[in-house]
Amino acid sequence: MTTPIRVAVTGAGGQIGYALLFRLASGAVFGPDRPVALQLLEITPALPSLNGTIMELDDCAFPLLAGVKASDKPEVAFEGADWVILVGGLPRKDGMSRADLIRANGPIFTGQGKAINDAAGPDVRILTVANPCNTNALIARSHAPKVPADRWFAMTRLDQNRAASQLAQKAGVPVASVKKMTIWGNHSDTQYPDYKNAEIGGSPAPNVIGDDAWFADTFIPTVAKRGGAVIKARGASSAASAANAALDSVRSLFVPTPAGDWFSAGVVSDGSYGIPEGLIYSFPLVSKGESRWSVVQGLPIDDDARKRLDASAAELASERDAVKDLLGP
Ligand code: NAX
Repeated sequence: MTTPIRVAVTGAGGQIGYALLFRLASGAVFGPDRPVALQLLEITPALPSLNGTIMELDDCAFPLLAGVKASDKPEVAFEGADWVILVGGLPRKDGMSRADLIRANGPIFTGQGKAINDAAGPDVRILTVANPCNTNALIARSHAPKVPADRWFAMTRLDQNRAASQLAQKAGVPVASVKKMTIWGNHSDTQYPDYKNAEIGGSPAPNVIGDDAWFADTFIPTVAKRGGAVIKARGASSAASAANAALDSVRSLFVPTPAGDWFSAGVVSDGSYGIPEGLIYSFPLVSKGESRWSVVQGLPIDDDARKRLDASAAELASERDAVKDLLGP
């Protein structure tokens, strides 16, 4: 039998975890020939309810599920992991400031970064979903010196999917017609959903939509504030769409990117597009498969876009400064 992919998921007992685990176990991410072993991390009081979820996983009788273990110790959950999906943390509640969230969740990622360094497999990849995801990834990475820079990702795929969906609805076309949707920057209100380099049915999105004011006045704020709008409507933060985006992120790295498209994720900046090196910043990416990716180079960035890219980089630099005491050597 093919060696299973070992996928560690933190916060596995939460609402995103519940929407994530069954699809991971079904083969939706790594394909129908690749068994998956799940290694789940939760805080101690959540282990009994996580056990109920594991009973449900058993009851699905997924042919590809090669095993499930649960622990409240990161070094046990991350042991030999090929992928670590960091979901565990407090979600932002209505009225909670971003600064409060950074200070509440940041400390989780010091210990988990060390455990990834010490226990994960030699080829591990890490996707951070828990917010503020770019800065949590930065904290974890700073405690994992053994893990190379190109292994770290922060999730902006939900923003990409939200943006593609808004463009498709405005243009009155299926969402599959929207390609090359970049999210630049931070997973926050300063992100820039780059409609100018996006395509709808093979043509530039601005030409298809033909309403420049709509992009600045409606599209960008709708995408950037969508998470808050879902919280207001649902009384809880995005869960199924967030889990879906996490799976899309991993799958887009795992399989080669189709010609004529790209996808977005936060990665460690190498200075591309003038973004300061070392920040975890969302860029347009293509993958050659097996998580060998590169930043799409040479996209036109006009003055307005430049200001937006720089504003998001400045916000990430200030988040980094706000957690200086949590960063490793
Ligand atoms: P839930 O509160 O439903 O679940 C979080 C789970 O994490 C809980 O079961 C909790 O016990 C567990 N947990 C807390 N501390 C932990 C630790 N130290 N180790 C392991 N597990 C721990 O939240 P949920 O809605 O699932 O959201 C999880 C995270 O995703 C939040 O931080 C949220 O802000 C973030 N999100 C990120 C998104 C993105 O696009 N990047 C969008 C959706 C979501 O808001």
